[in-house]
Amino acid sequence: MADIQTLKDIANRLRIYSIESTTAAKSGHPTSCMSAADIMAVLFHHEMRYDVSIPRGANNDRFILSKGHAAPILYAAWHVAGHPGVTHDDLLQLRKMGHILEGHPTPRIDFVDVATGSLGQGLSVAAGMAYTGKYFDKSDYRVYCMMGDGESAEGSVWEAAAFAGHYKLNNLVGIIDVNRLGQSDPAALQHDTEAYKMRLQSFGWNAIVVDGHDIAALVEAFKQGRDCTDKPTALIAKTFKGYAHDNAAAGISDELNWHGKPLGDRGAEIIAKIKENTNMEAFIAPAKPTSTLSENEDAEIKLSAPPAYGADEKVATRVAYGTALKKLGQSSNRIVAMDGDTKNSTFAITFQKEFPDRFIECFIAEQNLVGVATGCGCRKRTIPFASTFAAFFSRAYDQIRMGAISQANIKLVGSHAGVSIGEDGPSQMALEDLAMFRSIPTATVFYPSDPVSMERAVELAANTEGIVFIRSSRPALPLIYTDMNETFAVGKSKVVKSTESDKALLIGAGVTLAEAVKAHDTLAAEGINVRVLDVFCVKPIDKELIISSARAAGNRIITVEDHYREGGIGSAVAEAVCEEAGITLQILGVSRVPSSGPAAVLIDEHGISAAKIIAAVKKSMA
Ligand SMILES: Cc1ncc(C[n+]2csc(CCOP(=O)(O)OP(=O)(O)O)c2C)c(N)n1
Repeated sequence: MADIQTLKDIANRLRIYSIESTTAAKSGHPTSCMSAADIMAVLFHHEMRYDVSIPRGANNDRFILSKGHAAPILYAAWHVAGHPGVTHDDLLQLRKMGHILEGHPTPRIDFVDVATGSLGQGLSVAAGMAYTGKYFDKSDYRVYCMMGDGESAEGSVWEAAAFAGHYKLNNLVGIIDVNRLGQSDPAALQHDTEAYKMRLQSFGWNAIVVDGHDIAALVEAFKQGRDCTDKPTALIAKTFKGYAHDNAAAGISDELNWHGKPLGDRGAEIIAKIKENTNMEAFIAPAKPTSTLSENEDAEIKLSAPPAYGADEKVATRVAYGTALKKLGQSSNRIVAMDGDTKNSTFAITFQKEFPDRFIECFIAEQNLVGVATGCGCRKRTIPFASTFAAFFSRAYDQIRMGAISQANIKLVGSHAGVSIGEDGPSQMALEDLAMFRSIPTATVFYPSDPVSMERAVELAANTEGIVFIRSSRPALPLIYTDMNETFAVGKSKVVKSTESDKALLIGAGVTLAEAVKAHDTLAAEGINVRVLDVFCVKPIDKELIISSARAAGNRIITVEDHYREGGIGSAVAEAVCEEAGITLQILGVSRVPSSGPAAVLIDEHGISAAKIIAAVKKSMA
């Protein structure tokens, strides 16, 4: 039986702490917290099962505050729950420089799994966690995600809703705090809770409209969610922004222009009024989890067998990706894969055929694909590899950007790089992806050039913490490395051709490395020696090897890439050598929007073919 009065008192404590902390910070979103206080009290002290002393324990229920600007109430909830690292004094340090209780939640705090604050992303992450709980861990932990009603205008929310409905994630509860108001305007649906209900039902959800300030009704609604065995549950909670019981926040509650503003002098008055009817010692110990999963530790995962290719074979790196992932999957059941309806192009299908139970089809919804991967990877439950055409990761760039703040451990594999995909034309060509991923602070970026180095890149990715991007290519490419035990490392490039009398250093990757090798052979026949470097790891870039190789090759560097000239390999090399005296750099790359055409013609037309490299070498020597 729920202790309704104590839960009411706890809700009031949460309201009070949210007002106090935002008042002390002189900024923040108290009214967004106040609407959610009753829901949070029921969640943290009646519904959820978790061990406060192990906030990210494998068996705990998970909670994602998708409306991250309501962070003060999340911090208050863990304070009331008894987290020793969140004292009342800590709450008053909200948003202060150096304190972990930042303006929006980040995993610097041990009870936060992912950063939120860019609205619309939490439900995908929660769905990834719920999928992991139901299908990979086969455990009974549940996942709760709190969203704002304004936030639910984001398309990514509905990508996630479709995913959760399709996969019948009955261990997932999405809560929409329908407080009617957004930041500068009311949300489009205002208090039309029936419209939310119909929308969610049509996405396959068990949708329940509930008075979000009625503790007993909330208790019952959560119970209905628990009892539902074949659908995710949505609580469409009708609330009022800035709400306090007994009309304590009159003039603020349900009024526009209070979003993101501390309550100032009104705060003390409202707190005093709430306190008149609140037991400030109210507490209910959170229920302990019942499942008994063990915690996963980091352990090195190796390919089950080394690469195996004949010296004359030509194999596309995207094909080698599938082969490598399958081998990693054979070594560890923590390896899982997901794709956005492109698995037969990215070759994630090779993994799926071997491990159908560890593959998630995310359909054509790339924001959700990345969010689901992020959720799957939380608490070290899995090591997710998510693939699609590299171009389409740009749709999920905000999720990737937030992934850095979230300390997400996800491996993103993008195929169909550059003009070398040919006839499909520019809409399918990734020409910005290296720039995009290079600017992510926690990202490692691999661009393998043959199947042997691709297999090793995939192996390295599984063992490299953070966001890893691997760029794969469509055309079949000749082997650069014929030793199947060739070693590769994060941050290390490889010199693949060299003499004592090199006149220039060519740097490429993927198809352009193959073109550089061709150029090398032609130039050698003409008596001009050039050094060729396989960049392999674009970030971190191998500054040392690039500089020493340039010094040994006439101080002339020519980079060549199947990517727009801005932000890719040339830029990375420029950043590496910019403080080195005497080195010249030419950047060959795509400089205008390409058209459809045969790959070889496009490669030449955009100035990145062997012939164009040869011309660039000769020009640089003239
Ligand atoms: C993607 C994104 N767009 C805009 C914002 C700026 N913003 C922060 S809160 C907010 C309003 C949110 O309204 P709602 O989801 O209803 O939450 P409430 O505060 O009303 O609970 C906006 C527009 C943001 N944080 N993220």
